[in-house]
Amino acid sequence: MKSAPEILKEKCTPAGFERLMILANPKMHEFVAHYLELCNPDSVYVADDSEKNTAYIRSLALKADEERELAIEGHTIHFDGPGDQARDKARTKYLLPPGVDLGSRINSIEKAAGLKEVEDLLRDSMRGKEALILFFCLGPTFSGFSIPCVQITDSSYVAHSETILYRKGYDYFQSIGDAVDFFRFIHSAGRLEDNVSADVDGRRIYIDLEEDIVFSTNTQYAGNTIGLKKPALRLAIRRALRQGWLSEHMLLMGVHGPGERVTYFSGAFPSACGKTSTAMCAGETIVGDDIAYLRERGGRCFAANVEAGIFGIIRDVSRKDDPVIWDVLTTPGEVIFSNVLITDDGVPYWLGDGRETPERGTNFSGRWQKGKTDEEGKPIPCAHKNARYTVSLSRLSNRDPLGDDPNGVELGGILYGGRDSDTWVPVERAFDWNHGVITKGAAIESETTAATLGEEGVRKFNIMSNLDFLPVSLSDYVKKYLAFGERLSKPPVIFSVNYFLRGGDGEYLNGHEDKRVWLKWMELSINNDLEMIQSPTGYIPRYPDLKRLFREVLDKDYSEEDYIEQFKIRVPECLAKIERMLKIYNDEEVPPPEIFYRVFEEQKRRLEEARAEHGDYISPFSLFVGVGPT
Ligand code: SPV
Ligand code: MN
Repeated sequence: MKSAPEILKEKCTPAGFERLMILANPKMHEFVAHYLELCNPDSVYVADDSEKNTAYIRSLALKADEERELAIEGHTIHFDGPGDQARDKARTKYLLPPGVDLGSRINSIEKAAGLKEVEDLLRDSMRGKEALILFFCLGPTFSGFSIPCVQITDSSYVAHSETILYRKGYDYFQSIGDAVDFFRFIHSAGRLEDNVSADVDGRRIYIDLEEDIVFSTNTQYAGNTIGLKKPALRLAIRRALRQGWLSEHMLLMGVHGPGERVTYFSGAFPSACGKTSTAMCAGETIVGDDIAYLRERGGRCFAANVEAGIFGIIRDVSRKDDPVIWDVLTTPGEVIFSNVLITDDGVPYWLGDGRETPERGTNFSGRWQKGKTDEEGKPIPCAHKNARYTVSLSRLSNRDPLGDDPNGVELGGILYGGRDSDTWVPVERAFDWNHGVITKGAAIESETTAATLGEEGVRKFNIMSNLDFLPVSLSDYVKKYLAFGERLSKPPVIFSVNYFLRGGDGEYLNGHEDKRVWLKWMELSINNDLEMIQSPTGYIPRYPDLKRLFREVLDKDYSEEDYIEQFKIRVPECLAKIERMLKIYNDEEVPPPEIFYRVFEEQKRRLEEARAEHGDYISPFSLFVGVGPT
């Protein structure tokens, strides 16, 4: 049998072989050698951290036609196949060794069978292609957050995206010597037809938690293929739970208070609920928009952005609502557009961009013209609703100066939000960490929209917006969150936000920009700069504070009627939500901790007592005004 270095020497160019051998890590060598043998590429390219290597990957994406140049310099378009436009939850599975059971809610497959299946699919999958071996770091390099990673892929689009979205990790990998706790990703787009994965039935995303390996094949869509994104989130959640930190599906941002004060927030929202637009709020600074690691240090909570770029939903990005990102998307510089409409002269268009849609062009369905329908006769939109842009955070004028700080940022607050038409008020502070974790984070629900498949307005439970990525039971996840809070002498203050509250006529009660006011209010609240009203479900803003902030932030009048309509406590809906949560958690195979029930029972009692006194819908003016916690 050949040794790993012998195989690598045979497969790689002398320069590539040398680059691999400089990293004195036998476990990495074995991994790369095994999958090069199995996938059998025609050639192999090993990248280090040099700009020359990044430029090569970029040029390869164009040469291989996985991306095409657009009219503006540095802009390219990538298309995923029509059936490969989103994360494939059904075919994403954990490989479980005998005796391990993650419960029936989590998709899994017996390890030996799953490994055989995915390795059979990967066998010879890179024939005729070049394999790219890349090294990245999750979190800032050389920091307490860093997780080194190695990625093998035959997709130059995947590799190119990763060079934009993650911190380079070759030098960092060298510094870890023969350490074994790195993440490993193997991806092949599989057989291509017109440059898109042709065998989508063979699409698999399999996760080996014991080995920290993610296998991905017959897909190109970034959420399935970019090892460092959602695949790594799943591995990191498990590692974090074992080591006592948190790996979260969260934005990270600085909110600017009076004077020079900056208070950092993280925020969890299910996909397409305003996460990126919150992180990009005018007047504030962005650290990251998708994944954050949270760690305790000296009794404080510090957070770091895992990524270095944004893979953002482009739908509804317009010049008016999103000036910062609009500027990046319309000026020279590196941008990968995916699944938008491209005109024949290389100009991208997308849904809700505020422009007149062109008559024709090319989109994820091939050539497209207005009125084009699919096999079922349904109209094909000009761009896919999950079309995206990939850009480096360094391109943004509102990037926070501490974005790459190896210490992370000290977290003052955590937001939890979802699409909720009738229950939560627009912004509310939890009484304390446990109350916030249990009644807010662990109780996130989001309503389906016309843009998602299936019925409209159906509430989907999504704990901490991390449900899709949890390799543990809901109860174990909640327990670890509570234990994490216990180690903090000054835990971040938890808030719920709701941008999607509707009135009796079905109209949204808040404008797109109102979240800017909620952020300022939360920042002041954390710093004990205002009084709050104690409601049965948390602390809510006083009218005079919001009236002042609406004027200061948005130069808008904020009426007392609007305030009452938005901030009235909706007792029946709040009670119904508690019942839904108890049912979900009671159905879990692992029961939640006792405190979980106690916190919900207390909330229920407060709501019932308030109802007895004030009725079903309680104006904030009838509630007690207090200073709130200090
Ligand atoms: C999300 O859907 O939460 C995303 C995009 O951030 S994906 O990469 O598909 O996960
Ligand atoms: Mn996400």
